[in-house]
Amino acid sequence: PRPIYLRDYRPPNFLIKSVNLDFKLDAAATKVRSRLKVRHNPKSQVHNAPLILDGENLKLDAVILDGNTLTRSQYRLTKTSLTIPETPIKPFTLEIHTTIDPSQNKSLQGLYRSRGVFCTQCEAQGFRRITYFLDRPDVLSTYTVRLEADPKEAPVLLSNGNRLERGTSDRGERHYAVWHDPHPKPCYLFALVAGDLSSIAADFKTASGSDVGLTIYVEHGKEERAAWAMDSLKRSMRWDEKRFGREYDLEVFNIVAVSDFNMGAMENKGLNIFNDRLVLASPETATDTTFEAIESVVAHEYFHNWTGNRITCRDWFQLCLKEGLTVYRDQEFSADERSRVVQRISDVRQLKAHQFPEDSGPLAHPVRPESYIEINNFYTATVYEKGAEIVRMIATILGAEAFRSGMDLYFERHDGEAATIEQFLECFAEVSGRDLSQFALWYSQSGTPHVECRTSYDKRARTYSLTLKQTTPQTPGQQQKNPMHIPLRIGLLGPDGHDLPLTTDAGDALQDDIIHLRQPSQTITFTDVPARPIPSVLREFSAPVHLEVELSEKDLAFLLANDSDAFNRWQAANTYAMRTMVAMVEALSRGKRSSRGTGFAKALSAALVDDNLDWAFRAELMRLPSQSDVATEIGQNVDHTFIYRAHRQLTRLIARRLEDQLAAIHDTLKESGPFSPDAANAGKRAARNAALQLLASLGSKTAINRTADQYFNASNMTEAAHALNLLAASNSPQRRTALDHFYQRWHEDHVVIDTWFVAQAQSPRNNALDVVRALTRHERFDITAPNKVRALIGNFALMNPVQFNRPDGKGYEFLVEQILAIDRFNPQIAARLLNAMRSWRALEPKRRKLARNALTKITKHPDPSRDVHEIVLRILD
Ligand code: B3K
Ligand code: ZN
Repeated sequence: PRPIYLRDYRPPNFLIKSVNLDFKLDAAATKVRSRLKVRHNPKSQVHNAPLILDGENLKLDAVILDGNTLTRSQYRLTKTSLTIPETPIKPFTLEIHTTIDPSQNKSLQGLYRSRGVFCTQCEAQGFRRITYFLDRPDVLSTYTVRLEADPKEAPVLLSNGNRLERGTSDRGERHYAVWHDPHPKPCYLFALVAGDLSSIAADFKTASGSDVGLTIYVEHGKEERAAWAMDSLKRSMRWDEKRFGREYDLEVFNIVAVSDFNMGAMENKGLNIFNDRLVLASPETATDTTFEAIESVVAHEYFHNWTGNRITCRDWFQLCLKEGLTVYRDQEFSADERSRVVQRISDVRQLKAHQFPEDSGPLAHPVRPESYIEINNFYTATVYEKGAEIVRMIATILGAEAFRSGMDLYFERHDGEAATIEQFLECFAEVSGRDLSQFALWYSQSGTPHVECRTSYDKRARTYSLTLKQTTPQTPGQQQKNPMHIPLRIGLLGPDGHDLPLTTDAGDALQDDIIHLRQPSQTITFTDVPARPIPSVLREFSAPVHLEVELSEKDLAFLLANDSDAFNRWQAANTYAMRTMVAMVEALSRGKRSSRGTGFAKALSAALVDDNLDWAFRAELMRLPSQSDVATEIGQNVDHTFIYRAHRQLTRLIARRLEDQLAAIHDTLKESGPFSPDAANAGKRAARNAALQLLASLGSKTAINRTADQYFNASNMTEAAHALNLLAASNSPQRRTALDHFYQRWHEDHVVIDTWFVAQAQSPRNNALDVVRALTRHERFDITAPNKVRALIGNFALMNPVQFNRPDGKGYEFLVEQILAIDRFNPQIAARLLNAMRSWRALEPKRRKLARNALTKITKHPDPSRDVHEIVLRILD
């Protein structure tokens, strides 16, 4: 397979004004008739071009041009295309009949069946598995869709837009529905659903007074579990009106929950399809983390209606135009609905846990890539999360008001179009009068910039200066890097812990509290500084960079106690814990034991009694950097055994020192009253769980009993699942009892039982691999169901670093074996799993060699998918 390049973009030679689709749904042989109104594109640069349509896994039954059936000699067919060399000069009608087999489709792209429900996934290139089409995002058409099915098998028939009619045919043997979507859209936003589903409904009145019918479709018996998703949807719709002036634009908005889905959810126009794990929630079945995830994904998909659907992408290289922007919007929504700082902490944690390692390894790529072999491999943390950080930086640089004007202009100017990053940036440049050309590098230059900050204080002159240096490390395909425009929000803390006024003659380089770092090196001097301040740099994490500031442990404790920027209070704690752990790893690797840790424990203890801090924030302080975070921080010669031990050492030290305090937190925050998923209550549960996690590390009888007590007396899944994880990681007798108990209670619930797989996959016990391997043969496991694969195999590879990275390499072998098995039917999921190997070069030599051997096995495989082939190629390069 050959790479596709951004620089090769050409407008389409043909346009398709309208699409009429007719589906006769049948499990093994669905008939699809497509009628297209086609015309030559006046903007095309090619004259007399043949019409080349994309198609895969289709059985072609007929091609009819302006009413005439074409003979075999009038078109050409390959495995991936249908070419019609001669087409009329005037607009023409093309009818194409195909047959497809949804029951055999385990790739979960195109039309497939999930637990008996017909559903579709067309982004990025699934529509070509339904019919021959110009499967590219810059071809926008209006759709009219007729679905016909067996009414017993599929009483519910849905597609995009509004429903025009429905009825029965064949004397009641069949029934049908016709849907029409008046908004032109690319085919990746097409969707249909047909099945036996139950639903809940609600009404929404838009700001300008239109009524919208909202419906969420779920499995029978699960209706109550959809209430939170509905609540989240209404709040998202209101928020987008208030915050961005965006209203909904159809008579109905439908969400369908399906069990087998390659990702979280999909924003099809008016018909969002969701992984059921991100719709279904009740206090008994879902944790607060799931409640939060549902809220944010419902919002994300809804927000795509404007950022993605009304304005879509010109080509797939512009993916971040819709994804980065929509992630930014959903992050802002969650920040407004919950605690802004806690939201920021969790977004930054996520970024550092996934995007930073991606950006520093062999899979590093620009937020707007320049080439790809398989586009589905580019739905990455970089495109999504770093993409969102770029939008956030635009908002930081411009300020809230100008940012909103820029967004308004973008919506106004590009509504109904397939746009580019340049067009997006131009809107902000125009409204603000700023030159964003250097800033645009964030889209094209990969790698995480390093910013080094040195300070000096001149007591006599009462000046304080910050010298900032930026460098961006080399990444694949990019040896030379240019200096970026980095907005650094800063503050200076005086000895009393308050912010000092920022007076300087730095001119443009400092605006309010933001330093605009544009040069490789820049010095900013502050005047009238009465005493040596403590710098608080990168407040709110204003740019996605690695920051190095000289701060002593005392400084970190001071920032943790005093910084007016709550994010940096957390950051100080996190840096402090990270430093301590890295020192512990270093000591262990020299056969020693570090005596550090008490300083951090003391600072943490002091923060935990600060009642001005809400519990969700205090929970974040108690959550130490993960083992993977430490591995990323160390960056080379990584030995996961030492990291695991250092992590445990610090956890235990804190637990021992703070035992009474943590026990008191765990006792006093005990759930009372009915469950509420709101931020304040979730925060208490989070703090309680974080305290328990520290305590459980002691492994003492008291600690285990406390954990078991939480598990067996839990009144909600947030308490139960957390305690189950801790017990599953322990060597206590309660381990088996709890796991068996959970299984008995939930084995019939295909969503909830994943929690049981996760608990075992993440357990750091030495037999973890054997357990995981055995579970792949468990009757509740199904290798064709992505949620099961992620719960068991994905969690083992990503969330159990010490057992996955076993010194004997068996973890890598297992993963590769599973990847090759999955690749035969679901390339997307197989390629996704390979991500777990992206940091293999950072391993110590022995593991590195074993990892390479395992990866090489894939290259020897006779017929890997394009998806897996591309990732292995890049990973080993
Ligand atoms: N746009 C989809 C992701 C599609 C992934 C295709 N491999 C969901 C989202 O980002 O909202
Ligand atoms: Zn998205």
